[in-house]
Amino acid sequence: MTSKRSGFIALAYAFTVVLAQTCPPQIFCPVTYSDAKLPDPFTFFGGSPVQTKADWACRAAEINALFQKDELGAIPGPPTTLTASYSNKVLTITVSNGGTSISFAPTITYPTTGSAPYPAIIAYDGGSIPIPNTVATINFNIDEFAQQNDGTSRGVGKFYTLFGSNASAGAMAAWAWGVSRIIDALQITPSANINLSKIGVTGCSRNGKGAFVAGAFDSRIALTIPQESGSGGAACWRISDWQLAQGTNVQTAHEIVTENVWFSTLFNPFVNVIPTLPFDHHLLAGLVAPRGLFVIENTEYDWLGSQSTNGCMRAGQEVYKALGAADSMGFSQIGNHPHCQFPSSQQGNLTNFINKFLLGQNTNTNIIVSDGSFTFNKAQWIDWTTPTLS
Ligand code: MCU
Repeated sequence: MTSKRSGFIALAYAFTVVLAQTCPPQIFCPVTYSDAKLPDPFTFFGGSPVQTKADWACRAAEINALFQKDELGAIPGPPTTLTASYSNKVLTITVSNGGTSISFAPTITYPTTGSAPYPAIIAYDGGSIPIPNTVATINFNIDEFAQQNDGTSRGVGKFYTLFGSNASAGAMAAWAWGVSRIIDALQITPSANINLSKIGVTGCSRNGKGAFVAGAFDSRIALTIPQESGSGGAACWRISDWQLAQGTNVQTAHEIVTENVWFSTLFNPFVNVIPTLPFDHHLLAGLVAPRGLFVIENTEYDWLGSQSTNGCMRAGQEVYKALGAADSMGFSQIGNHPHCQFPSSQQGNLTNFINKFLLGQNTNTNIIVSDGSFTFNKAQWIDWTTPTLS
């Protein structure tokens, strides 16, 4: 079955326009920002306070724009046309931008229990968490969409066929755009039998960074599960730089941009002067709020910045607290296992998140677990208070 995309995209735009009209204008220059601590989620770039949930929606739109402008590159809007067809567990999606079009075809593995339409997890390169047999897995081959071999991968992949090899989007922004198109396609393809209000996204390591970004940038995602994303994902650049200064072999912004093309080249001017970056990755979690977010880390490897992810995600959870949804975000940080091998000791916690956000059950997701002895020195990193947003 093939069908044209419906009016929902136009609707989404209409909402964005309404939001834009009621938000203060986004004025980001002159760029004189400097803050050695984690930037205040609850103060607009221009200095006014965030006091209500409606204010937060505007502040989130501002943070979204800042991430694109200074780190990830531009995530384009919906394509000019999108068609999709489902056949034999393959969802074939064709998108075009102007005169150019590309197709990609995620495969879907369906559960053998539960009932249709099924909840589903979009898994970057298949993912590395145990997905229960009540939830479908949508396998997103991210590398063909935006390559990530090394620095030579910049501008390579189907995303760049569509938007040009000079598009500002780094690989993570490109993948996030792809995830949104998968969801668009599911919306117009009922025969794929996926429950549109029960969609998750996951990936591990570099793909965990990417999954985190996708969850932050598409509010149709009900549950985001970044696994061992470390630097560039759940870690904060500021805390990682500090860890390095303390002698820990942790990945920093300065290093990461030399390794691969996950970020836009727009990030390069910031990597040696991180205090001038008007956000940090606690606000990536903030963009997911109040939707489900279960951040899985691994204390086994210094490189992942365990202290940084621990502090960063605690700071990010303040946004959830402000929105009255503290337990929609969990954090589990356990070591003693190889990279990207999900520890069985965390199975119950993962199950609780999946059951609540993808299966609609009432489970305990008040989960903050670490086997590391990290004390988050709040005074060192946070000089703002968390409001209760009305
Ligand atoms: C944790 O993610 C990355 C890390 O950022 C890289 O420095 C390292 O090379 O690879 C990790 C990864 O993706 O491992 C599969």
